[in-house]
Amino acid sequence: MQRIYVQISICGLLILANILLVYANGENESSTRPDSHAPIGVMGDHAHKAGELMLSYRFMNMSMNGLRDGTDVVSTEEALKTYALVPTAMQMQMHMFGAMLAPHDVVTLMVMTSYRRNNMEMEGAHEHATGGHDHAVGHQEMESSGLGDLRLSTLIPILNKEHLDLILKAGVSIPTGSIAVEGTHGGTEEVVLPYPMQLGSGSYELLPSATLAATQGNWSYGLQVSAAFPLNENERGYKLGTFVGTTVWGARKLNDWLSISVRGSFANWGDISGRDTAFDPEGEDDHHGTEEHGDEDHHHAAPTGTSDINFLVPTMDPDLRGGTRGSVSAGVNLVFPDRIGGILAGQRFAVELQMPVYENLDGPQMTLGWKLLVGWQYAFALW
Ligand SMILES: [Cu+2]
Repeated sequence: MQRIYVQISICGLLILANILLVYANGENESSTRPDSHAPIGVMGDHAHKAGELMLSYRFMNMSMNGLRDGTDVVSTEEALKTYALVPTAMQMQMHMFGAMLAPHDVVTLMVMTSYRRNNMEMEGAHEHATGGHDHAVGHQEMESSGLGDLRLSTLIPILNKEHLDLILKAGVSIPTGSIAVEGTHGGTEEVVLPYPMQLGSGSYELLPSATLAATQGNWSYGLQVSAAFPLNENERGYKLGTFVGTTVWGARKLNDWLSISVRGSFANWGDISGRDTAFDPEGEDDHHGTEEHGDEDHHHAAPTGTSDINFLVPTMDPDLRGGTRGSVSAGVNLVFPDRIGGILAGQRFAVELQMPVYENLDGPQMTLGWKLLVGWQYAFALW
């Protein structure tokens, strides 16, 4: 946790130093607006001119806290009546590296890869302490890290007027991220970690989106609709649900190098179809000794729902993955104007903080606390 704050502080200081630096140089008109790029949490919002290459880096920290079933908060104590182990908090950090290249004005190619780190805290049912289990009870943590999925996209600017842009994106996600990451939950035995701890989807996915962006004086607006359609059942026998999202933003240009934005997002994603057989309760018996105790006195079970399969942790249940979320974000975009000259001119920095305002989850499922994105982008002409 401390490392995140150090990273955030460094980014903050960097941005502050940049603001002072630019401020010291006075003000002029610049060809690029700070809000000509969408808030940093929006991907594939702009195209490039022929011969332009853009490199980007985004850091994301997502913090999840507690559980929700439908729109209701479920306490750890409540969930432990049904499950042997219950997640209480999760941190996900993601380093995203991207490149955009426009071989022609009418097409921009985009590639993006990421490095992820997940940490999940859990609470075990304390009554198991007397049961002679070999797995730990009480507080536990699990961790996973590694490369995420690779995303390749083609962006087509359909409309490219002075104050109005419409861009279509067709993308594909290549399953480079592992879906068989193992770890321990408390005991010494290495087991496959639950779905949210895995690094990729394991499936090829289609990633379409459409973005409409307009500017009007010092204001700019945008609307994006995007989706992710997993295409095939992955090698562990499941497929993530379809994701559909829409986001609307408005930005105010304060001067030629700084803009602020607010954004509203709405997203829906489905449950997992199929399931990882590692989470079959029969398979779990060897590790967690549910069989020795028998089902009568030890309900590791989730007897509700259509499935008769009982899971140790709610995060192992493929039917408790879907949900709907509405959220609001506040952001800042900063671009070094051309008058700075040298390598700094045209460099972009941006920050965005996202908070949920509505959640309806197939639960118990972990609820989103907040999401922070910090980004850097730099475009330059290759030819
Ligand atoms: Cu770009």
